[in-house]
Amino acid sequence: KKATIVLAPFSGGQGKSGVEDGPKYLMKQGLQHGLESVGWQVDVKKPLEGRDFEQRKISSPEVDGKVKNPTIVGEATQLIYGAVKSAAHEGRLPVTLGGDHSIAIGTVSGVLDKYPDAGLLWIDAHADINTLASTDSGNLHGCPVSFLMNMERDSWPESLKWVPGTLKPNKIAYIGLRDVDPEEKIILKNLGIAAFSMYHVDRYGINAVIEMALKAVSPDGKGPIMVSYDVDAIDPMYVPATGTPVRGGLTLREGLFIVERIAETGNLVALDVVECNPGLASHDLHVIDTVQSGCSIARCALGETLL
Ligand code: DIR
Ligand code: MN
Ligand code: MN
Ligand code: MN
Repeated sequence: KKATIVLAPFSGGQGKSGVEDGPKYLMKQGLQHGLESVGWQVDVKKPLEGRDFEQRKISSPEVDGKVKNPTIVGEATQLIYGAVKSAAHEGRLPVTLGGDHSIAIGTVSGVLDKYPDAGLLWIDAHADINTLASTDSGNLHGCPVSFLMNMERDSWPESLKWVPGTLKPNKIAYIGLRDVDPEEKIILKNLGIAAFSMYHVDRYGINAVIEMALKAVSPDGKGPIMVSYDVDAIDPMYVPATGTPVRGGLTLREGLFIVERIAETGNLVALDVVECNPGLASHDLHVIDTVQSGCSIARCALGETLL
């Protein structure tokens, strides 16, 4: 069993500083050793320098219509795409550490290059499916799924035209939603995307929800699965240091159970852990809570708690 940790210290998909330090904190907390203890051979790739991009974001902020910083998002995600794609083609499981969620434009595209029929589980308080027309914030971390699904390609900035956009609506399922923009709700409905909000978690329980989500993206239960895990899916009482916290989220156990169940399928082919922002903690303990939760997600996804 071989995994590649891909460090993706990128913050240009949103406005706050600090999320580019997520990978450094997760690594300092012992993520690599944690995965090795679970029995994986782990190497590490760093396809980009977080500081360079953060500096460009601050010194030459870019606005193209409504969209913020499309040039650096396009460049950074293409570098991440290259790293994830080559790890996947080497038969390794890429574990990408964000960075903000715009990096999933790169990771999911890289995984789909090797596994074109992979199902994608998007664990998040947010749907991240805004288009350049629907986005209110202009932050590209709120838009990665629309790029992955090739929506409104004619409106894309030049810097993102490398994105293949081959993800099909029946290959994505969401868990944890509770802050979805009105236009995003219409998109989800029109495309018939499987979307499980916190309401569904309470109504059916997390066990039934994960079974429904798996069924939605892989009806025969045999297809490859990728998980893109925004830590803000988990309630801010467990994961306070994140850019857009929303109350009323998953408990830490529910959040870990999702990835434990996926580990049990044996079908996981890639994982992202994104939106850990140590800079937003108002207390040292908040950093530790958040970073330890991120590390636990990765270890559980790679099988730590399976007996
Ligand atoms: C909002 C917030 N839907 C946006 N999105 C966030 O900016 O498009 N995604 N925070 O993680
Ligand atoms: Mn997200
Ligand atoms: Mn989110
Ligand atoms: Mn809007």
